[in-house]
Amino acid sequence: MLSEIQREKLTKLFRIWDTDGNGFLELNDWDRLAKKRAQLSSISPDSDEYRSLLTLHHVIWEVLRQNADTNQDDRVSLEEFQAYCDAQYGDVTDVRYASIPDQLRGLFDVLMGSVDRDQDGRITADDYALFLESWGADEAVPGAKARFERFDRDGDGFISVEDVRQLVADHMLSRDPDAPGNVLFG
Ligand SMILES: [Ca+2]
Ligand SMILES: [Ca+2]
Ligand SMILES: [Ca+2]
Repeated sequence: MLSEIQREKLTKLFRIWDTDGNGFLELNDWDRLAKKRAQLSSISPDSDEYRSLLTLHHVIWEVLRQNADTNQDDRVSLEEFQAYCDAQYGDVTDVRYASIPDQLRGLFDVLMGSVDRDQDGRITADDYALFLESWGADEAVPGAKARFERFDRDGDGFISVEDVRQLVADHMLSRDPDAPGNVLFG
C-alpha cells in the first residue's frame, strides 16, 4: 500500500494537473496544460510542433482515462487517481526508475522528453523552471533554482536525463521523507 508521504506527493501532482481546480482530471485539463506550455515556449497554435505537443498531452490523458477512471465518467477523481497509483506501485519498495511499472514509466518518459528542450540529454535550471511553470506549478517556480542546485550533485549546472529519472522514482516510490525527488514538483 502507498504510504502517507506517497499519497501527499500524489495529491500535489493531482492538483497541478487539475488546471481548473474542479477536483477532477479531464481532457480539458490536458488541453490547457499543452496550451500553456506552447505559449511559454513560443510555439504557434497552428504549427506541427503544437499539434505534437497536444497529442503528447492527450496520450497521457488517455492512459489515465482508460486505467484510472473506474466509474467511467470521463474524469478522474483524486480518489481514483490514488487507487490507480496504489494498484500500479503500492507494493514496490525498490526506489529505482526501472521499478516503476511500464505504463507509468512510459507516461513519464513522454512527459520528461519535453523538458530537455534541445534534446542533448542534459537539463538546465531554466528547462526545469519552464517545465514547472508550463505545468501551472506556479508555487513551485520560485524555489526551482534552489531545488535544482540540490538535484545537480556535481554542480556543473546540468542534471542528466538519468538523474531526472531517479528523481521521478523518488517522487513516486520513495517512502523516505528526505528523498531529493520528493520536491521534484514543488
Ligand atoms: Ca479539472
Ligand atoms: Ca471517474
Ligand atoms: Ca538540454
